[in-house]
Amino acid sequence: MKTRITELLGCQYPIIQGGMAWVAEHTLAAAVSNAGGIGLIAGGSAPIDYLREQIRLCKEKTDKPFGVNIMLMSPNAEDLAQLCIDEKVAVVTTGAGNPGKFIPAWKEAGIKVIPVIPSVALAKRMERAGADAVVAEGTESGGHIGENTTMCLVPQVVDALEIPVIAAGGIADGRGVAASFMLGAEGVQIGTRFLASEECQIHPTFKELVVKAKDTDSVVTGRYTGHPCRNIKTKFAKMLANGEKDGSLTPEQFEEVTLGSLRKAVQDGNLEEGSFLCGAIAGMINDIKPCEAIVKEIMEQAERLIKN
Ligand code: TUI
Repeated sequence: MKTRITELLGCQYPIIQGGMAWVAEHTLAAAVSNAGGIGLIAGGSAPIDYLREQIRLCKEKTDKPFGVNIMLMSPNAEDLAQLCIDEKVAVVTTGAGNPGKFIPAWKEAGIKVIPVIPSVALAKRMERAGADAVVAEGTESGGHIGENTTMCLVPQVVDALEIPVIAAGGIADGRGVAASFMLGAEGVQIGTRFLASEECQIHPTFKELVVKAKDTDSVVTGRYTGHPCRNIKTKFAKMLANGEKDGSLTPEQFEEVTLGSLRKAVQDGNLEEGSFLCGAIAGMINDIKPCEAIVKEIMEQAERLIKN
């Protein structure tokens, strides 16, 4: 399946892995790239020396192109933007902000720039700023989200831009890929499906939550802080959602109790204090497999559906 995205990024399949903070380290990124997609290392708010090491380890594990995701709310975003140039990373995706000020230097360095955007307005700004493509991310996604759905956002972004669009949010099998292509996307970003991969290094409790999740096991918390996040509905997430609804948790208290909660979920599998960020499609995911098998199965199904 050749599209402007496979051409732009030099990969076999138009699949980009989500830049999941705390989750996406070099083992996962290399496995997705080796499977024919584009793997990503998440910058999150990790120290620069750690990220330099992750990029170098990924280069040892794959000779295929891979990328780095920069979370723009992170205090180290500026340093990571420069690290991507120094390490000659092939692709940068960005989230949680406007990367406009970094784009000229990345383009100068030959990096392919793909901002993740939740609205048409921001997509247009990114095209004008020189982005090579955008990820149009629907509210079905895990983690920090916008309000519009994948089904509504993707075709509107496709209509508004000349550059290729990658669909994200709620895509975990070949039906989601085929549907995205029908909406005009030329690639997909997949996060949640890769949480339940063998190469993903998250705590086993996290993988078990993904595999056991039902369609109703997803909840959005933190709308009142300005940073809404989609999580698996654990006891902790329900406490946050209730606290937000009935006013028993102020936004400041919310920020306090969620500080460090991504790490507690990913590394410790801590059900009492961890935020297990995850997309709304988790209910459809029932097994843990190698990334190569995941990518192959998704693409075979998508190609079959599109041919028919
Ligand atoms: O960034 C994500 N997903 C994320 S980041 C993350 S780590 C985090 N931790 C605590 C609080 C917030 C984040 C977990 N998941 N997805 C891409 C995405 N970007 N979703 C929404 C946006 C976005 C929002 C506003 C992009 C740009 C934007 O621009 C506002 C502006 O500056 O105009």
